[in-house]
Amino acid sequence: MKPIVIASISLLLLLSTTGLAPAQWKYQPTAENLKTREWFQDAKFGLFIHWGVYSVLGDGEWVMNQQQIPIDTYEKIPSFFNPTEFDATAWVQMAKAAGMKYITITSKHHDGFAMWNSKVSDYNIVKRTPYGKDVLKLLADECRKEGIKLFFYHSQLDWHNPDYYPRGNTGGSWTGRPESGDMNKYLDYMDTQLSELLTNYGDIAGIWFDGMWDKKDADWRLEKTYKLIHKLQPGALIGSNHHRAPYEGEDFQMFEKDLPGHNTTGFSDEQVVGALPKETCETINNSWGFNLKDNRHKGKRELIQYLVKAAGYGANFLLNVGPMPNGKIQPEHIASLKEMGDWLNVYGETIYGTRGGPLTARDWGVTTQKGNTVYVHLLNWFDESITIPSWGKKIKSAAIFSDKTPVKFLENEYGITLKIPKAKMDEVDTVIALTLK
Ligand code: FHN
Repeated sequence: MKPIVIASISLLLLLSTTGLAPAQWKYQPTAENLKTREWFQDAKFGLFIHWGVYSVLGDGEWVMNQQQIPIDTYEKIPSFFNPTEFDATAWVQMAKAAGMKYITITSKHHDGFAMWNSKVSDYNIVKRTPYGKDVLKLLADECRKEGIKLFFYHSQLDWHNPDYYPRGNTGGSWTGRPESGDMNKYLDYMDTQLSELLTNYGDIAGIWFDGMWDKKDADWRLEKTYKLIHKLQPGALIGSNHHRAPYEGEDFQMFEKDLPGHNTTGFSDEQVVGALPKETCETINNSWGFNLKDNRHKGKRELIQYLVKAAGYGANFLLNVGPMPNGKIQPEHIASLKEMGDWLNVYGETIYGTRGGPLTARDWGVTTQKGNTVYVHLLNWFDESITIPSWGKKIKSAAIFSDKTPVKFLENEYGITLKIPKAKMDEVDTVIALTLK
């Protein structure tokens, strides 16, 4: 055997023990799954919720790791967690008023605490908190009633379970766990918890995994877990925030704090944009979990433009809030979400059900498309005329989307020139609808 062949076989052997081997199985999404993907791409806007016992400390969802709080100390927190103001109806109504079509909530974050009544661990909201209610059940019931789909965020990384071993880059020896453990046992536990979530909470739109980056080269037994999920709920979508190209068995690709193909935050340095439906997630302030001192709230323009840009990239926008320990959402966040909803009441047609338009994103903005209509979203352009590249289709008519005022246009070898009445310019988004011939 030639050395190069031996080298590739050894590489394959190495990769197969790390779970990164080229897929041996070929995933065929079911018709139900493909239907959910279509729904997902049409839905465009979702609410991300990071909520756990960590909210009590008001210092974000990483507080256990950041402050190096050992498990036996952290375990005291659930006894202070009593979110008596939690109101699933209010949360769902808030999401609906914002124009959101789905909610993705943390079932378990990296601290390992289950926000539902798990039967395989009493480290959960029902057994360990004075509140004693299964908030995921309450939310799932309300979402179903109101036609909002529900995803569960689930952390594969676990700072609490002793079998999460060898440990990764976070949750070190300060947790107080023994220097031993059985990762397969942990993954069995994770699969059982996922089975609970996919069996007892009705139709779930998907599982949003996070945490593989903690042990990049570990064998996460993805095939087993993904097959289990697809068997329990064939319509449920699987996505994983591993910051890489999608793996076999995944149904959508997510981008953290960046639009597809960008890497301003450093999370996406290994990320390759694939062909699956896409979603970009971002925080409404600067934190995922509730952070008392965070006042970097994003304003109306920034939030709406993020949604529009995501749509221009063919991606959904998953916007996060971190509810307070009493179960309420910060009033300033409720107000911002309402502003987005008011905007979508007018401009929803240019976002929902669209796909990324014929032009890639430009400095001036993006395009979205539905059928024969292309929506030009001018996010950053205040001159009275603009020339955009032509994509080979002729234009029948052009109008300001909001009030149908006709827009003069000229098509020639330089592209399409649009003349925008000054009075119609909008500092958030001037939307021009182009009807194609
Ligand atoms: O560590 C998490 C973080 O807490 C948060 O959940 C975000 C959401 O995308 N994901 C991880 C960081 O990549």
